Amino acid sequence: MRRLTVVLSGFGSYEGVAVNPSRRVVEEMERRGLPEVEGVRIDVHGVLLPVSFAKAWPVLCESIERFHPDIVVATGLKRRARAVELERCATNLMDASRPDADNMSPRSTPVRDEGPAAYWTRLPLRSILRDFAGEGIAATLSSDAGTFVCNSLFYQLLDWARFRGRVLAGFVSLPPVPEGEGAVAGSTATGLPVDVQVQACVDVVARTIEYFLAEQDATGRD
Ligand code: PCA
Repeated sequence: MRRLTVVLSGFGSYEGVAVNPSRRVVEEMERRGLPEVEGVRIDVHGVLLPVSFAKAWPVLCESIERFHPDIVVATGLKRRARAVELERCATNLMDASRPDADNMSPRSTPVRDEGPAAYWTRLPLRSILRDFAGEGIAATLSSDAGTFVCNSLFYQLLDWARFRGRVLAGFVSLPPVPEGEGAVAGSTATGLPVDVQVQACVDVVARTIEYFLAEQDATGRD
């Protein structure tokens, strides 16, 4: 049977964040798995990353080298988000206003010294947004995953993906979960329940799989 492999990443708790929705999303999606699509079996592998500029990408990369995914979707919490944000691009900039898990806080430093200013994702963001609208999931496109670990990870992921023509890679920024489900200190956002965030990520992966298969059919590769 034809198979398609998805690697999905999230982050754990960090300063002021008791419940990181990206962790919950990864755990839940790995537990549930995804149904077959058009006779293609879908394998989902979740990976939790440290909130570390130096270690997040190597840990994700290890998973990628182990599972050889066709699709990689990274997720992370964006404290100021009020909805699910589909990231269009990653920028070559680290500018931390607080220390990461290794106590590092790079200021105005490129992720890659000679790298381009930005990379664009190939995920079918507008189709995903339409799916969200049909399901009443609050979401928006974004051109800014911040300048902390999420953006740095996304940049390195897209830097890797540029030599892997058929692989689709993207980043989804998730809003905080509501008070009661695990407050985020200092957050002014009201939050989105975890089950809605899980559904959003299921939609992202499902639509991306469909797009991937259509691209494969169009180019005659498998
Ligand atoms: N959000 C942080 C890093 C980990 C996470 O979930 C960020 O916005 O970069």
